[in-house]
Amino acid sequence: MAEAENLIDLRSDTVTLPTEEMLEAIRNAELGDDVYREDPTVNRLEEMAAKKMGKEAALLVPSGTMANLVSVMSNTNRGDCVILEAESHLYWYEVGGLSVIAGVLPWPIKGDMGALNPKDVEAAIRPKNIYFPETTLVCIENTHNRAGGTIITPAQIEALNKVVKEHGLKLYMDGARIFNAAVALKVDVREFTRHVDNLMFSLSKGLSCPIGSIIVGDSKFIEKARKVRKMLGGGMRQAGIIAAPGIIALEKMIGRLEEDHRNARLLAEGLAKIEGLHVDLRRVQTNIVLVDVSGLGIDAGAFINRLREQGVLALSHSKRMVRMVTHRGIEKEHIEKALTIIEEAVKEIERSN
Ligand code: TLP
Repeated sequence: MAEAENLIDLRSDTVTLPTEEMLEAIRNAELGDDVYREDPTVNRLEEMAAKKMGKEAALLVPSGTMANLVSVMSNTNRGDCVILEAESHLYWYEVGGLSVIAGVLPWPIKGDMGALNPKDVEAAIRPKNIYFPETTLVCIENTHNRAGGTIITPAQIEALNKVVKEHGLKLYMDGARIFNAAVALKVDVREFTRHVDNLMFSLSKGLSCPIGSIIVGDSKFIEKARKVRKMLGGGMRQAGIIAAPGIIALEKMIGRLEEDHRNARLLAEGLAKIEGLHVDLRRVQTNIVLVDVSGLGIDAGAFINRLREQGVLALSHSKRMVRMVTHRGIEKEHIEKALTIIEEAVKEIERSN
């Protein structure tokens, strides 16, 4: 939660603070220079992560944004074409690093609730000829942030990978919140990872770590990624202080994501009952809730400002949509209080219309 005790911070699961146990683990972590591969705590976390994801190797990086950039650069050559979902984080929120730094041509395709249709992907893979850049990579996002935390199911990934492989391309997954997907469907996370060549996941979101994401894939890919990470300035020294809470996250923090999903459902159903607000409940599959406020005659920014005055923090998704995210530190009572505050704010807006 944010500093002020009485704020209900639903902006993101990135605001979660480390647990006492994590802080203790940081204090006691065995450290070394990770650029020399001598940090035992980092080595342990990377081994654990690779095993958990069913891949050969793993690499700790400072952020999800760097994980995506390093992964794209390690999967492509400059000038390649990369197919991705039009609402994906990679395309929207990563400062254009794909073009500026990786030097690839992003080829966005609109998905359905975040999921790419294999037929659309196939149609976008252009033949090799003098006019076209070579398409080498397809990226998916799971859960899909801007679609509302929607899950791309193992069957959907498998079907997409079939097409991707028929054309000799690679499939990468931005799995920042992949454990939310696994917990929601009650399946082993490897069900999602086995159909992609490589992926990343975040430690610093619902898993509550202060910093860090992990890239996983085959050894050759991770070796390349390690070098690209270094080039981008992401080679860290005593990174065990980041890895120590990461180990706790993998051991103890995954199961509790279910609580966040329950709270998101409670929030979504409560919001859906408030006249003037619209929630597409089909999209509420994990810990993200999108609320359409256009029925109130004000835009998302104005609505968010009103809520902030009453102690509820949310983020703008678009002109008409507000995003709310549940996470550790947000309990059922906070959701109930937030709903009361939001209902009151809506009534006030309608009175002043
Ligand atoms: N998402 C953040 C914001 O940047 C929008 C959030 O609050 O949701 N992939 C996905 C799917 C993400 O949601 C995010 C962060 C990232 C990558 C980037 O991770 P970080 O913030 O660690 O660079």
